[in-house]
Amino acid sequence: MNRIQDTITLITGASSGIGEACAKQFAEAGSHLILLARRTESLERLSKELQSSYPTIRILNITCDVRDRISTEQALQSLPEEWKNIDTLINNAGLSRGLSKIQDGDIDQWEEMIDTNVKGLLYVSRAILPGMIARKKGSIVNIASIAGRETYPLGNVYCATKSAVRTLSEAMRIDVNGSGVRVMNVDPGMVETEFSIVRFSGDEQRAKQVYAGLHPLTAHDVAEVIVFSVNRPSHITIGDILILPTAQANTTTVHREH
Ligand code: NDP
Ligand code: 8X3
Repeated sequence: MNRIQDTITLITGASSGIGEACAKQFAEAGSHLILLARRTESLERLSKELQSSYPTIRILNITCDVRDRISTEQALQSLPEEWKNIDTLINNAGLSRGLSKIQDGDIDQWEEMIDTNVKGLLYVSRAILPGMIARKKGSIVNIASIAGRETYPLGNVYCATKSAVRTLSEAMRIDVNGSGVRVMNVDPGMVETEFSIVRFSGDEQRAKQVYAGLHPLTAHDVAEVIVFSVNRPSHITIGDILILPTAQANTTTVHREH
């Protein structure tokens, strides 16, 4: 049964990777989409492609940096009437920057990760949750990471942000309890997207090495699990998901064929 058709889904970080894959699969299921990210051209290319494949859905692009509290609030509070009743929020926008010990860390990179992964997620959730609670329905999907469950060497601040997302998923589930709103936490392992290219500031060769000799998850693999979870009947909350490539046992045990 398709419970996603004709719903409204807001996806942050929809311009690439897991967010883009969610946009494609929610569009295929017949959801109207609000696509939010900083790169306007990528959003426009994606929405054009989806609109031509799925002409019955509506798509709204929002160019926004979730670190900017004022513009995030303004963008989400001034949604046109027909877009206000958001059924599903996928809090996906996020990034890692670098790998270093805390004693050598780049404080600008820490702030970028904390401001995006934690504060940005909070700004968006604060704007959307009251409407869901008033309507007594809605699903929030927070994309955390295996890095939020296990701290790995040199991962310090990124791991801390994802641990915070995990905590916020638990907190949201407590805060909305009894309202009919569902909160799901998704912890992917290694997914080959632009993630490592961003982590290594555009060094594509270094990013490729992260996935060398193994079959990583694709963004599509993660999106499939998200669609499945959101599509459950409203009395079911799939609260916590760890999704790994089979070659990955934990953050540091990864089998590579060479
Ligand atoms: P990508 O780099 O491919 O996608 C990240 C998305 O986040 C982009 O659409 C980017 O859009 C958006 N984004 C980043 N910063 C901001 C911002 N300040 N405001 C708005 N949008 C922003 O990586 P993934 O798809 O892999 O990452 C998606 C999520 O999954 C992240 O939260 C990541 O931490 C998490 N994750 C990733 C894993 C992996 O191995 N890839 C594993 C576990 C979790 P734009 O640049 O246009 O703003
Ligand atoms: C992304 C996965 O292991 O690189 O969250 O941190 S990892």
